Amino acid sequence: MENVEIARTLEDVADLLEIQGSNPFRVRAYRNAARTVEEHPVPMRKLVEEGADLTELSGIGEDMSKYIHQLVDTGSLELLDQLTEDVPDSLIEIGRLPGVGPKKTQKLWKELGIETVDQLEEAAKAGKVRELEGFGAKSEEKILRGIEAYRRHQARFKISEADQHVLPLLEWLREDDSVERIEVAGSYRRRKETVGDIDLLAIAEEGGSLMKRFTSYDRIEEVLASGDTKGSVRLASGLQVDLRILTAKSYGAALVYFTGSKEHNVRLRQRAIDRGLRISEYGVFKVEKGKRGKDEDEEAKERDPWEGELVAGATEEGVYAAVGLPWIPPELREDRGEIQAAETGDLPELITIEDLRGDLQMHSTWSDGRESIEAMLEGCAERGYEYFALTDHSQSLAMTGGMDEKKLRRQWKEMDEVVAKHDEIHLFRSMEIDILADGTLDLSDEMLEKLDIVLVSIHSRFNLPADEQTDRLLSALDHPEVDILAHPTGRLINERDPYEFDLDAVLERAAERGVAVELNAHPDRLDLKDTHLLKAKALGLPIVIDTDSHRTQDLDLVRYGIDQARRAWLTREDVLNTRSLGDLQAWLDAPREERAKHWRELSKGARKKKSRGAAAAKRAKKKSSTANEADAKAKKSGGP
Ligand code: DGT
Ligand code: CA
Ligand code: CA
Ligand code: ZN
Repeated sequence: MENVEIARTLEDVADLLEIQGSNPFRVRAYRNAARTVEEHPVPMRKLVEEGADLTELSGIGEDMSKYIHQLVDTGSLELLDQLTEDVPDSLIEIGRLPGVGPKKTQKLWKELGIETVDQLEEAAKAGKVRELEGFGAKSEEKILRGIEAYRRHQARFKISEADQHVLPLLEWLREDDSVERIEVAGSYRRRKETVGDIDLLAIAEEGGSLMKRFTSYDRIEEVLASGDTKGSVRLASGLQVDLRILTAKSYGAALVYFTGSKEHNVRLRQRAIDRGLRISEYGVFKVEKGKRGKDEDEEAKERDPWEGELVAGATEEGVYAAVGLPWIPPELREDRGEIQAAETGDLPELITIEDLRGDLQMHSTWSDGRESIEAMLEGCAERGYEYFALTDHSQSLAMTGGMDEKKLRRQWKEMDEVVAKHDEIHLFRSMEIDILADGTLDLSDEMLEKLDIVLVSIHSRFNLPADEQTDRLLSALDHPEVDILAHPTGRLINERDPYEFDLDAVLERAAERGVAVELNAHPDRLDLKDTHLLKAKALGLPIVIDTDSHRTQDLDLVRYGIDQARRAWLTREDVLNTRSLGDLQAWLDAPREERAKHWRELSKGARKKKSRGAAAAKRAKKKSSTANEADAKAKKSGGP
């Protein structure tokens, strides 16, 4: 069992206990343990294997440790089985619907006998839910909308969840001696924020041996298909995984085909047709005159897939080169102009994790974080950052231990003490300040002025009418001290839709005011998302990629932000926290009305620096690269 699954099981227990009306402390203990497990960087099964003492983990006592052992050893939990004898486990789903929760679930169950989402929908549509005490017509409406959203989301996995399932499977498959190569294609390779299923492509000497290993993986719920070259399974988590075993000469073509997206493939195929070629998952073929002009999908079924002269297929580079293009990074393959850009040599030099110089949103024990200021500092320094910002919550978020003015001053004292001990990294005094419902900020102007960076965001009243929500955000942006707008749309992937507001108006105002916008890298948020970031980039807005960490290990989640940034064509120039400490400080110090101009000039500087760097990298690569199909093709076609 992977950590996500263990965590989910413990959450299930917590939900059932709460629906049953158990002691809140007991419920909380399971939730805390679930969180610890989910966020732990090492799989519990490894810890158990090594004989580690799980009670050393925060929130894990003797009982929890026993449960985790049981889950790792047997894949199930007796306690959960006992609970579901009294409380139907289908109620868990109901409790997780937006606008329901365990308390209401209990009522729906006890008073209306509702046990499934379908029954709840029926009852709500019949107007029975509104009759219950504590519900009403409005909450009935909300429940119906929640069900709709739930149905939309339930089929897809967050990319971080997919990672937890896929990486151990890959490790397992790679242990097979016959495997020459195995990669994940599909939306997973394009690093989409959610994936529908997983598409694996392998080259193996002994296809049969690999397929056998695949279908005997111990986390499988059901083998859906198992042939010589194609197999398909559903993991216990519900995630479907397809495996295709290929010959080396087709591997690149199959990677292109199964990486997609479908829309990208359609364009590529059209491009091939225009050149008298045919692209399929087997390769790129020369087509006899008179046979071209038809779209591949229609024809493919009837034809010998190997018909014609094979001109490329072993590598992706070769396939792209055959249609006169350089290799295109998977994150860009969404038919958003990448083929055009590739053709004219205008593909962006996408940002990488190494480009980041600091993290600008994280919490400590001063609000709802789990670790001290000093621990967070050391975590950032270990990751090679030049600077970081501590952004604990403001007072209106009481449940997070948000800080009022007095507490903030005390925090500054501790910051000073920590900074006095550490000169390896610069600390920015910051705070995540709540934007109140009327658009004012949850901290006095006097204190705002004293902060190095002012980061603002919305955490309440998500359901204001769109124009009020827009006004709320615009007023916050108008405040002269605001530097960064955090998680601007408020969505939680698969859980909560963005609040309704006019994003374009907000981005335009941010551009006017010289406010940066956040790409919150937490894989539950990824906010702004790719299409929004494209808009922000077009407006020339500085973008901050940060993690919203609540403990040091979260700092590594930044890679999901980088994935999303790359899907939005972002380069180092577009991102504020790729700048040196000096440049970032200068941007912060620039007068408001000059910030936009300042940013443009900074970006120009970054561009120059980058092109020098790129040239050097190219030289280095040329020296070390061996001649391969890609190089040969690229030379032949002249390259961009
Ligand atoms: P997902 O799994 O829903 O997150 O999205 P993908 O992109 O992984 O889609 P999937 O798993 O259905 O198929 C993997 C890739 O295979 C897809 O990105 C492109 C290619 N593909 C699948 N079906 C077709 C098709 O009917 N025509 C073409 N041209 N390509 C296809
Ligand atoms: Ca897929
Ligand atoms: Ca698939
Ligand atoms: Zn927040």
